[in-house]
Amino acid sequence: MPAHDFVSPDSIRAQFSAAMSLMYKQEVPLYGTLLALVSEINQQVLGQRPEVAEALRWTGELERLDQERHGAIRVGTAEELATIARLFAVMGMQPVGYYDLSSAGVPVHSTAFRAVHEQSLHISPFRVFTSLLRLELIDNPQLRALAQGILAERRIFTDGALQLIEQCERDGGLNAADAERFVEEALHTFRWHREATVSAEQYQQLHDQHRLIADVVAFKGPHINHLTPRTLDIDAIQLGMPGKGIPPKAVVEGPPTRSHPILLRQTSFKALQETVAFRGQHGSEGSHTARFGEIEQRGAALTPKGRQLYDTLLDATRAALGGVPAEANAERYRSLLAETFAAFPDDLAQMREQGLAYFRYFATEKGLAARAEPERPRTLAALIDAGHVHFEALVYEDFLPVSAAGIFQSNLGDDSHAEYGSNANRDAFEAALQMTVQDELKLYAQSERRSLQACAEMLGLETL
Ligand code: OOG
Ligand code: NI
Repeated sequence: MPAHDFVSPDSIRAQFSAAMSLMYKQEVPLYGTLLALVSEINQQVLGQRPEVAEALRWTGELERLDQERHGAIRVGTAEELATIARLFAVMGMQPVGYYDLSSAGVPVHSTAFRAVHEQSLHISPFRVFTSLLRLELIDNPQLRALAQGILAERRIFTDGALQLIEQCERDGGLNAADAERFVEEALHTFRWHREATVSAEQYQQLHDQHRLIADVVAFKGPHINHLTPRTLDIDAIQLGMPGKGIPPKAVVEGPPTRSHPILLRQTSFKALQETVAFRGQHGSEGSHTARFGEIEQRGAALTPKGRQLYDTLLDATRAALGGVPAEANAERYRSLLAETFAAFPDDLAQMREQGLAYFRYFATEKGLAARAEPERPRTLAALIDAGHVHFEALVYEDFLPVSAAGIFQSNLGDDSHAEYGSNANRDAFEAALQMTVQDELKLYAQSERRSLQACAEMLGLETL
């Protein structure tokens, strides 16, 4: 089949993301309520803060805002992880970053599958935070064997999905009809199944070890556990949630409120109680809390220097708090966070000059008009000063381990704090994945470089 019959992976991802949102709206009606709140607040911000709208117009994020969402799944075996990577590859999604959650008492390690090029991200920024259960961290050998046995039996991909993945790998793409079928088949892997793969008694054993283990092992597939829209004002969301009947978690994860947001701020609402049909003669029913809601606000991607400053300030805040942020100390945490982060400049020009964030650069009308002038500025700083080049922060496309741990924890409930020490094992994760994860910082640096190069070309300069 000629290559021009193939649908682009970006378009398959956009279709899949839309289908996923539709499915989740049906499965979790509160998600629909949340989407309505987010869209209401985004409209308000765009109306009331023209500078925010202007910045998003420069970067093209205005167009992707409404379809922006990330999901999360947890898989049980290396084989499941490797196959999910092949499934995501059909949609142009690659594993980026390694996240160790064991140090936060959650027996998983994770990556984020997403598009890596800014043009692809512009078409669909859909991402999936994907965690692999680490049974090796479970010290009870009988339980480990039980979990392994159950996981070995299940098949989380449909035959149709597997065939289309192979076909895509063999031919180099899918045509429109096959892409449509692929989206439908792939969706099955992420559905909620109310029939458990275990008896009520086994569920209880798994659950007693760690709620997360029950969530991964006791079901037929890695149900998507949340789908997160992007807001332009997470403080307004946090305040607005209770009025819509959605109780938020105690604190917003990530950096404090700023005029120029950095990285990622997230909040979530507690998981729903869902009925489960357990295996066994009497077909007993029970309940499980799996799926929850989350909302996020995205800001500038930070350089290694900026990230180090962020980590230092976050650690200092937590040390000053003297514990984990929760309901009881939420107000104090908020004020400590704001105080501590006063050390992080809240000004794009300063962030740029100090090398704290990555940026995108644009040739302005003025710059283009001055192309023929012999005396025009030629260095980046001079071009910016002269108004020939405009810059905006490059948006953060990834996740934050401390925030992710907070999100996991608020969902697993405060009763499930376990101790696994710090057990990062990127090599084992990559061995399971059967490929390496990409370095997100390199991706941001490349994207920034491409924007500088495009800018130089438009201005008729050799390089910038
Ligand atoms: C994933 C939690 C992490 C985020 O946005 O940081 C996450 C999970 O609960 O499976 O989604
Ligand atoms: Ni999330």
